Amino acid sequence: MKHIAAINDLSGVGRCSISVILPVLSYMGYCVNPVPTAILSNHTAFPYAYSVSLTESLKPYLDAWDKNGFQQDAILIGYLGSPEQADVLYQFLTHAREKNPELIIILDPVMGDHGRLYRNITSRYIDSMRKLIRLADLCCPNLTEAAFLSDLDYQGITYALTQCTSEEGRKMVLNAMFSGLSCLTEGKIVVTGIDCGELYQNAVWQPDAELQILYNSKSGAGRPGTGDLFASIMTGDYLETGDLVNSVKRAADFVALSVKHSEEEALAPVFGVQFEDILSRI
Ligand code: PXL
Repeated sequence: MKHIAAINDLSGVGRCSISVILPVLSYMGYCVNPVPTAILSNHTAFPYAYSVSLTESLKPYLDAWDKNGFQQDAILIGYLGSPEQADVLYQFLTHAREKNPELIIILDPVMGDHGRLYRNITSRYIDSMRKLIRLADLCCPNLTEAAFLSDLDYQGITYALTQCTSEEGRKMVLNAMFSGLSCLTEGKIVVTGIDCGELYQNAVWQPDAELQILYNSKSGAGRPGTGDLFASIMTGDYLETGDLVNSVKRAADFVALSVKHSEEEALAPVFGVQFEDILSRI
């Protein structure tokens, strides 16, 4: 059984981060080893949140893993408790890769959505993600995160995409962003949740391959935690098959299904996506 370290926060209410990654990747047949970066009463889209950042304990936590000789097949990184955590993680990832050259590092640079940064996310935090992305074999920012990472204007890209009348045009706009992102990483890049009217697009960029765009029809309003759900399924499938385009398709299809299911169950969007009772449909 493959081991995946999930470096992310634990939010008590709202279905995101470790509370999504752990059940999904366990269901997919992996042993998930969580590394909590922060503990929150609930995610930050609720009006109030109590949050404890675990910056002080991150290094001793990971040192103990090292002393015990624990080895991972993959490491999935998401929300950090502070920008300083990126320095500790950079060392940990570098060392983990030396010990296991086959290690796959996936970064979901959780920072914002719909053109806005989440509460507590600063320009230092964005820089810390720019640092970690260098080590990633695969990263999956949403359009907002991709724009902040590549220092492009989100509204400008969104406007340009809506003005395109052909896929070729959309690819030209997206390629401008991917060329910025590819200066930050040599890994593969998936930009998720690109809103284009009736459809969502996911764009898959792989070195030496043509940009691929996958389409999903919109099944309901955006919800917190969908990025974590997407990243988990993409990671699980990619580790199993190595076929990134198909992994993205599988992840996007299940996110769309979970959003639809949540609407049918009349779950308020802030509580995230209800996926627990439909896991068998991944
Ligand atoms: O799923 C994104 C996410 C992760 N972690 C925390 C969040 C959010 C989005 O709101 O607040 C703490």
